[in-house]
Amino acid sequence: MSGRAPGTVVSKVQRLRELLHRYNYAYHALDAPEVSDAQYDALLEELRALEGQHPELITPDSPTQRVGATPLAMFGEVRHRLPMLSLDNAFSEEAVRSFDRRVRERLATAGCEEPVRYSAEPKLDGLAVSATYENGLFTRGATRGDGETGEDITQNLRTIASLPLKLRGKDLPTVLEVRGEVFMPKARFERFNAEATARGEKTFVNPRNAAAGSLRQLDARITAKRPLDIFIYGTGYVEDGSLPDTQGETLASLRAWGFKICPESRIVTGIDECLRYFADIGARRAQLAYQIDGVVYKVDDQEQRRLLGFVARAPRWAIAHKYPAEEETTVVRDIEFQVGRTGALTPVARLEPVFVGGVTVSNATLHNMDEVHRKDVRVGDSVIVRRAGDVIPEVARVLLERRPAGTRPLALPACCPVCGSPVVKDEEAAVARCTGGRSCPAQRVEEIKHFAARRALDIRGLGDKLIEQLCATGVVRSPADLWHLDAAALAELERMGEKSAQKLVKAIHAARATTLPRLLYGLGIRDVGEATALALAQHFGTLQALQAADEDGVQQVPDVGPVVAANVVAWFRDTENRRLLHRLLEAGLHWPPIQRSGNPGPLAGKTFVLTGTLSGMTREAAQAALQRAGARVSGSVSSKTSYVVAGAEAGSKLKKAQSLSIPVLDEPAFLDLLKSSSRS
Ligand code: D41
Repeated sequence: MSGRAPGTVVSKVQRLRELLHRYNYAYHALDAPEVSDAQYDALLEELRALEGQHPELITPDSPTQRVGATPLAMFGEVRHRLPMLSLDNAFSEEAVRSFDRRVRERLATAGCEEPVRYSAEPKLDGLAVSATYENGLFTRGATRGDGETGEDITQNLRTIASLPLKLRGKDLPTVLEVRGEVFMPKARFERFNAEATARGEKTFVNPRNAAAGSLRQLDARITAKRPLDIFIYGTGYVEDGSLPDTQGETLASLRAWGFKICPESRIVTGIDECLRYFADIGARRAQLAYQIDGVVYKVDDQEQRRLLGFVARAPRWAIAHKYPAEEETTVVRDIEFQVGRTGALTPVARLEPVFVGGVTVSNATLHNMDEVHRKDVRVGDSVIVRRAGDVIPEVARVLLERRPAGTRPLALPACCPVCGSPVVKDEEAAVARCTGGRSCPAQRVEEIKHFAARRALDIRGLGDKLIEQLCATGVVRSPADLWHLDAAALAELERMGEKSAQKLVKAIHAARATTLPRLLYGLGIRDVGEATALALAQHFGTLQALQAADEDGVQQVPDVGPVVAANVVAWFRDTENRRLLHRLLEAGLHWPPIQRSGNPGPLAGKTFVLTGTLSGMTREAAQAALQRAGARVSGSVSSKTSYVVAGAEAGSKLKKAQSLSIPVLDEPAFLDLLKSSSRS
């Protein structure tokens, strides 16, 4: 039924397209959706149906026309009408300062005032592209290529929903070329890779490769299935029209025309504000939805840019200030098993040293055997090592295409590599454990480290290395032995003078004055973290009461379930543990009585939910701090939640809090709150 469409259909099609363009603009450029995805899809389907009945009504800018049906034989070439310049890099504050100095010196000779205003933007780690619009319609897309000539990726760019096919507004230039960066948001990249793994398909090494690989598909139907996005950061060739005098205003015009602009772009004045911007974005880097490798500073004023000009292929008026890479490629030399305090065997990859995220990394955790098998990490493999924020470096993935011949899958050892006791692993549990208990030297060392740690007995000056030395020489076999050390024996140790030996003995002595929660945490009872230790102490009041409790009694403690209760009771029934406690008390450990009621604490009545990763403390520690201040800590967000504390990579709980308008605290705000509530 294709004949000529009646006027009602024509106007209906037009109306649908206008609506869809508007909703697209609100969603992508303004980040303020006007309708739900389902409503949008319903309108799009309606339009598609009408166009199906009346193909003569289809226009290239119709929202239905993002995906063509015929793959290309090869990409055509596009000569850029204005070269796509490259960016100089700066890897240090010093380099950025000298960039600014050069800019100011050149502008001073032209009589410009300082300091200079810069447009500061995150530098996305994606693929630079150009998009051309004629009379407001998208006509051509190209890769940057060598800056002079790129590849024609018009069909691929059309599939990116946030790139408008038709521009809005009246005073559009006849020809407008914009430039920007195509990228795959981090979350979509992770999901894409997970789905590819599930289907047994090839995964991408990082979001940048994912974006590049997706754009370089000759079949745009494949590109269309890839979750790509684009930020526009500038303009190229412009005909019959004028652009504003500054980068800041240009970005505003581009947004008004329908382009998606990076919401983190700012105008800053002078180099110190540039550096502050660098630090601010750097601190939030892990939380940004997209991967960046630096920030870009661009002289804001077009006239000043013209005065500065460019050298070779890079403008003198812009520079990329790079962050240290968070991911690098290296080779696994060996895989060893570390034995933890509870006997848990942690596979650790020994790596060819590599500079990642600002430090040299030569070890990376592989977490557990399930993880090793999932990632299939083998000795000899090339791997991507990731380090984000302060977390322990980890092996993100293996580059299978680089695997040398003759590698073998990693096997769990049958015996503990330290003490030779049998290793056990339940079918369902991810962790394998050494069954040696305190007869395993590794478990003993870790037990003492945990006991002396800051959040436990807090023995100042007794660091991990020292504990390892003391255990190796056999002077210390149990936490209780610490109180039998004398300064003379300590002074024998390597790198230990008489003075520091005396100081350490004093510190060990002083640490006898502790608190019941610290002691309970320090004992290292399985599943008893700081929060549980505090809850146990507050519920039972005395060590004797806790020791006498049975499983039912321990389960009365808030948030303690049957598994934890069984662990606690078993720990106190064990003869060796009882002997340890006895010796600790004999050594003089003591603590003030527990306040079981009375002052309810400054945060009493408030309910907190913790989500995401805090950089400065564990979740257990955050929970314990809140509970000390009287707050309740819950696992799920509801209308009864008073605050949500959102660390890095906060997900659905943060979204839920926002949808319920519950106040959200970031890490600095949370620390402020803790500080002020511990003072009051
Ligand atoms: O986000 C980016 N990757 C980015 C790249 C950006 N925000 N701004 C950029 N500005 C330029 C100039 C100053 C030359 C217009 C760039 C790039 N260039 C660029 N990307 C790849 C090569 C050059």
